[in-house]
Amino acid sequence: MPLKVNAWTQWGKLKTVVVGRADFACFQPEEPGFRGRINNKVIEKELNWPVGRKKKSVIDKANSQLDNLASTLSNIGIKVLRPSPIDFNQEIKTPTWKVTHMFCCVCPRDVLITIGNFVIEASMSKRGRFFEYLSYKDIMYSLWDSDSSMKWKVAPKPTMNSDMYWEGYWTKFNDFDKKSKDEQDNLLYDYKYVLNEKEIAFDAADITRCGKDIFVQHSMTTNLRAIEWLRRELDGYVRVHILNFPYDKEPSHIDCTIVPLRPPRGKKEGILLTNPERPLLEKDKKFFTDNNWCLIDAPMPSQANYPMPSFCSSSKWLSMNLLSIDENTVVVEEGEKGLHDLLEAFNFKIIKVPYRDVFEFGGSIHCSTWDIEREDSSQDFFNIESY
Ligand code: ABU
Repeated sequence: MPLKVNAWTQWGKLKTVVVGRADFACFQPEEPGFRGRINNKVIEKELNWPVGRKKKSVIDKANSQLDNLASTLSNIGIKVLRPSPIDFNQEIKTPTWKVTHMFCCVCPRDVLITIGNFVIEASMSKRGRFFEYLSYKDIMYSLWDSDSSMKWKVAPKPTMNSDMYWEGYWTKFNDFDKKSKDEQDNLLYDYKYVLNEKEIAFDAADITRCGKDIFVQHSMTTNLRAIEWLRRELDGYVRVHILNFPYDKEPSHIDCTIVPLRPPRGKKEGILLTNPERPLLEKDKKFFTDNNWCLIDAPMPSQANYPMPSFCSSSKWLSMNLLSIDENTVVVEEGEKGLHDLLEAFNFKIIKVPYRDVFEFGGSIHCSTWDIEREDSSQDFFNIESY
């Protein structure tokens, strides 16, 4: 069957997907946009954030879980494509900066997004990920050759010069707990993150799709200029909404914060999985509920997956980083029993896969996939007058 580019939602029946690979993976290099933090009180005192290649045994374990996800999906009839990793353990430089190595190609979600018949290559926001798109070139040309209606859109590549980043961010929340409620609110609601507005920069994982509407998180990895770029480029195609989650001090990628699971149909409510520690603003919550979406909070992450692996830079909310196969079937990490039970109560079928060994490579199941084709169309699930 020829490949086709078509995805308007997070829940249409999945036909073709990319699953990342961990080959040649390195630690994410420290740079103005990224500071490594070790999740282990003992190791943290003895070690700086590591540099260079990750250990072979760690890479092999991640690859085994990624391969298992790939075969689980192909066994249920989904076409699975895989990236072509480059050697990430190489210095890269531009005329103004260099980093000693790159990261990996475990998380295509951050680099690429399908919106309708467009594939958008994100500009990316971190130096160590500047060339990550190269691992997907073969896939992009296969899509291009196979589907004559595919549109290929590349976002303006930022310089990633130091003046694109606000270093003050790294101390912004120092002594946060000692501050007054007003002072805390001032910090939480100023929406000032490490990326400033000098140039367009975003990761594709800050976007989630609901048919005619897409929601883009303003974050550490996506600035307002980038959201404006998306709005102009997609004008007339989809409506672009900005979301802020003030209680997330380090927002990066929307797929651990809200996950649209099922749309409203007639009197039946749609389901939006939400993060209890990162509530939507009242106006945004109202937009969903006025349009017949039911918001359900994810349960606290499972003790089986917490604490997070020592070198994992993502939050514990990888627990809700699931992949929808259709609007009744989801793939969830095997240890997240609370989430399995919650979703089963809403009549979802759960496919469980082990994934903890992938966490330190940038994310979980949703992060490490990129849906290329779903049975989907440009449906309107929102009455825009209500916004
Ligand atoms: N790459 C997804 C990470 C999101 C989070 O840490 O919450």
